[in-house]
Amino acid sequence: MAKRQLNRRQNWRIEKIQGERAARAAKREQQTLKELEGGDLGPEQLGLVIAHFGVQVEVEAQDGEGAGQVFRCYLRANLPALVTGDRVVWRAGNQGIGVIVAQMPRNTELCRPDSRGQLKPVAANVDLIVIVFAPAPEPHANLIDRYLVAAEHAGIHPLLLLNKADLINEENAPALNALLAVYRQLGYPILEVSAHHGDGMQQLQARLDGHISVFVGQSGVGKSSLVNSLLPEVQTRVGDLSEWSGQGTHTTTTARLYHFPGGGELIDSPGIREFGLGHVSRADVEAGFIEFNDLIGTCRFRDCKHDREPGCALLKALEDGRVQQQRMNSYRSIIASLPQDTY
Ligand SMILES: Nc1nc2c(ncn2[C@@H]2O[C@H](COP(=O)(O)OP(=O)(O)O)[C@@H](O)[C@H]2O)c(=O)[nH]1
Ligand SMILES: [Mg+2]
Ligand SMILES: [Zn+2]
Repeated sequence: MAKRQLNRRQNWRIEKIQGERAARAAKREQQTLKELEGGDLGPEQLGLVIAHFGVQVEVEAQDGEGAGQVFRCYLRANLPALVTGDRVVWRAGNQGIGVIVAQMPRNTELCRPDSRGQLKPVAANVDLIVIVFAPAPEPHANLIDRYLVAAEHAGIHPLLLLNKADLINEENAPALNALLAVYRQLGYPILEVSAHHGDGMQQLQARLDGHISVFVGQSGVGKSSLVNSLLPEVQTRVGDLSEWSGQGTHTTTTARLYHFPGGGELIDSPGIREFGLGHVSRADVEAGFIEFNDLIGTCRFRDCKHDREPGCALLKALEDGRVQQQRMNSYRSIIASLPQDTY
């Protein structure tokens, strides 16, 4: 009890100090912004946010002679928080500094709960979620389904990527094939690659071309290896725990946008790679199981939990084989894992 008391007081002090620090930083920002705007600013042009640091962002010029150059930009006070992937209108100041004057509408938003459980966008305009799994660590259909729900919820196309194809053998092949068959039947795109041996990597590159992608999946499936192979100049550590340093309360992980040499963009951060669920409702989960779409709302009871109710359309579809048992199991386990109040 005493210990908890102390922690609370400590927390309060830390928050107070952080608040004061943030206020001082904001004041400095406003001063710099004022000076910038008092000087000569270039014409308005389009830019792409490639990283963000609190209230400042790094913007890549999209047009004109400076296209491809990166500028650190300040935000006009009336603007909402920007995230990596945002398209903006900005004006160049001097010495690689600029001012953002407007945010373009987002096509998609990838959100995560922050330390207080509030949903915050972490990346904008992502249009492909690459869900990575492998023969080892053993894949869990349930986890893949969670990612699929998250993708459907965000309105972003998923690509199922089986990495470490070099580890497929007689022993694990039957289970892997059964797993793949489930998703193939649902019409989800699937690709097999080996980050180590290079098999399928060209097809992967071709799939990523023209898209802004994120790689997600459980630890150890080879996300860092894939990113390293696709972006040779960016060295993310393989197989170590560096990604976890982002979990501390005082470190801010910032997602960064990279250009693949062969075209396409990747938004990457440890936080995004471990991006999960945990912020969806029962209705979101149901909407995330695409084979349920025509069935939801047709059960006899409006508040049907699709458990053992008579006249349940989902149970009927399960019986007929229109819904696969494994997906039904996943659905139930995801629903059971939701916080009680979202039922
Ligand atoms: N056999 C094999 N091992 C791989 C492959 N890709 C990654 N690995 C290994 O899997 C482990 C985890 O890889 P890592 O990229 O750190 O996974 P992450 O946790 O998803 O980022 C490392 O030991 C990698 O060397 C692959 O294609 N084949
Ligand atoms: Mg990694
Ligand atoms: Zn039902």
